[in-house]
Amino acid sequence: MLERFKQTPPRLLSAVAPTFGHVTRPQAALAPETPLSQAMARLAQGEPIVPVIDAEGKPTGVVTPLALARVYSLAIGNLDAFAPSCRSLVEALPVFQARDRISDHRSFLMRSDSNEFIVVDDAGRYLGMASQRHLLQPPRARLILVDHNELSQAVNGAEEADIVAVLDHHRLGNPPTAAPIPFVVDPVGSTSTLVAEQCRSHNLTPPEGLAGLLLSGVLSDTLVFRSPTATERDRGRRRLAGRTGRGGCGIVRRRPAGRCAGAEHAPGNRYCGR
Ligand SMILES: [Mn+2]
Repeated sequence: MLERFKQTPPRLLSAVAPTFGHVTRPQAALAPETPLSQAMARLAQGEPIVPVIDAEGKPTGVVTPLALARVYSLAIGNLDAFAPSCRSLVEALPVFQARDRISDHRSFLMRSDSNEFIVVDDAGRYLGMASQRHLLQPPRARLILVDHNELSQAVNGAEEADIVAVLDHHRLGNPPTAAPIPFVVDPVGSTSTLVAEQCRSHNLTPPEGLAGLLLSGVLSDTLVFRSPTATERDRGRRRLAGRTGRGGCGIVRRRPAGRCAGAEHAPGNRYCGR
């Protein structure tokens, strides 16, 4: 149906829990052989810490403001003290993968002395830095539960997201929410009917492809309106057929015979062709 209505498949979101990647800020890193004076310049630009990476892009640690201040105080203003490379001052810092779930490491992050953490990709290459402040209050995903209302059926990590609305036609098993939300659970044959009705009530006209997909959803869920769960509200979605463009031509007839037996011959099958 996606092909038929020329729609690109939506991105599959397999998890919504906040990860280190969500709060990583890209911060340029220095090579170990870079002189300390450049690390100093970075601090002067307002960066809280200076990450150091090797030739393969893997982090070797950081140069901290404290370490640089010690060099300065020992040299008593002698700028040659900053000629040596960053390598001489690199300190280790905890490293996390971008895909690591923050909540799995929360207690470690709370106890850690460090305010900054290094974030790497799956291959261990440096991506950026994450600060404790952002890690302890990561941005939460905002979810609308569609065609289900239970967390056990929702995307992975939904318990760490904000549920902002529910649009469904199943029995209730919904979780409590922190604030009141739009909650539409009606016994109709297809959730596509509810989505189409929402469009109408907000004076939105679905574009051709989307109208075609919604109509396909209604037809499939209601076995072309013959399912005992089909309601007049589902049948009312026939009107979508006028907006589905070329993709909607013969939408029922094109289905393999047997999968919706008899549908082609159903009387009053006006929605199935143009
Ligand atoms: Mn459904």
